[in-house]
Amino acid sequence: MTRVHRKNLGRRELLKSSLAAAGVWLAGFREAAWPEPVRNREIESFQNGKKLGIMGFSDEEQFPMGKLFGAELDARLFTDLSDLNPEIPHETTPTDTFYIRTGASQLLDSHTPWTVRVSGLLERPFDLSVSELEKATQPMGLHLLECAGNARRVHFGMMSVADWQGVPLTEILASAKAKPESSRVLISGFDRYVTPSVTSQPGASWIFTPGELKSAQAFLATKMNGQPLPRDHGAPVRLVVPGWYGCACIKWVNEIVLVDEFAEATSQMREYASRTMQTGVPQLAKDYRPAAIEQAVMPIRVEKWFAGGRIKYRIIGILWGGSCLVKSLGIRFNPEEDYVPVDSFRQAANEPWSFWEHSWTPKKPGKYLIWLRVMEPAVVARRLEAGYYVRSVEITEV
Ligand SMILES: Nc1nc2c(c(=O)[nH]1)N[C@H]1C(S)=C(S)[C@@H](COP(=O)(O)O)O[C@H]1N2
Ligand SMILES: [Mo]
Repeated sequence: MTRVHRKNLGRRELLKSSLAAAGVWLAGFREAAWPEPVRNREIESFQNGKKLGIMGFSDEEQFPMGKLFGAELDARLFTDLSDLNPEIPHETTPTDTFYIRTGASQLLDSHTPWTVRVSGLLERPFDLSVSELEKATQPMGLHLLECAGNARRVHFGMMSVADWQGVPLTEILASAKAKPESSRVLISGFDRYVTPSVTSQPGASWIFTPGELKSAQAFLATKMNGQPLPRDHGAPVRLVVPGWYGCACIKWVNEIVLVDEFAEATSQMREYASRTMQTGVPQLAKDYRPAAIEQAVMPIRVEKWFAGGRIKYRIIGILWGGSCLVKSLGIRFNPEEDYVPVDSFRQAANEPWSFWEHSWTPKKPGKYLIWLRVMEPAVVARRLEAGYYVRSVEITEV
């Protein structure tokens, strides 16, 4: 669409015609710049104030954050998001505290050279060696991963951002001569373990259309934050599908199979059907919607300040997910108060994440639930609206 054409369209028409050209539209919006944050007076008052401390969120368990515990399928490491710095908009998570959901299997053989077998509905199956992948590796940028099972209980610590390197799936698929009946791509990883899990099923694979892989700019990662992938993050090669939940980002990738329209959904797709907001648990892969992260917003820290001659609270939060830029956010301190616009936020792109902050002077002590909302009704944010990311704080001094 030309610029002149776009100018003549009303908002609704623009949305409609844009959705028709969804791929192009999403790609464009990801890069669109947004104005500098509106710095309001309330926020500026903190500059001459004194920080008195950090308020913990209530009703969240005590977990050792940033430390690995458990093994294999039950291994976990939760990232501490409470110390992110809004002054560093492109902050990444250090590799050693990047969240882990499933650790490397004790059955993984690190002695024989790793290959990714490309087979199924194509003219000639072939093997991709790790050294071939390494040679084709290129910078892929900053991308966020979030586990679809991320939860308040673990301080929403199953979410992190890394600077990735790898090979675009489109390049790999271009070297496969697909048969006409091939319509989807099954990507699988090694997923057998010594210890039976108490919480998860083994078996990790997901089925995508080539179009989904292309528009998400999915890649096989060989490096994160400039270093070779660590074992627990899928070494030597893992899938990253920017904007999709972590369950689709298969680790220890060993197989790519071209399949047809009637391919059955994998056990991983079924296990995650409700967490990726499918309708029921569809039998066939073609009946699954993209496991995309919808627009989400949450507070990560509540600071207590003495500023402008009184006690006030500074709420810092992040927004992530979604596919178009949000213009205004609302915040509500429940049950006492109504939604008001968030004082300041900056969102230059949906990925990897952005920051917002808000100044709050509660009228009386008590326990408050902090709700966030996207003010534009057109933005789909079902998890957010369902209260999934609501956190609570106990105020003792006002
Ligand atoms: N082979 C394999 N890949 C996997 C999984 C798994 O259990 N086995 N877990 C998935 C899930 S549910 C998530 S959230 C991400 C987590 O990636 P990370 O541990 O590197 O953060 O890996 C995905 N890839
Ligand atoms: Mo996950």
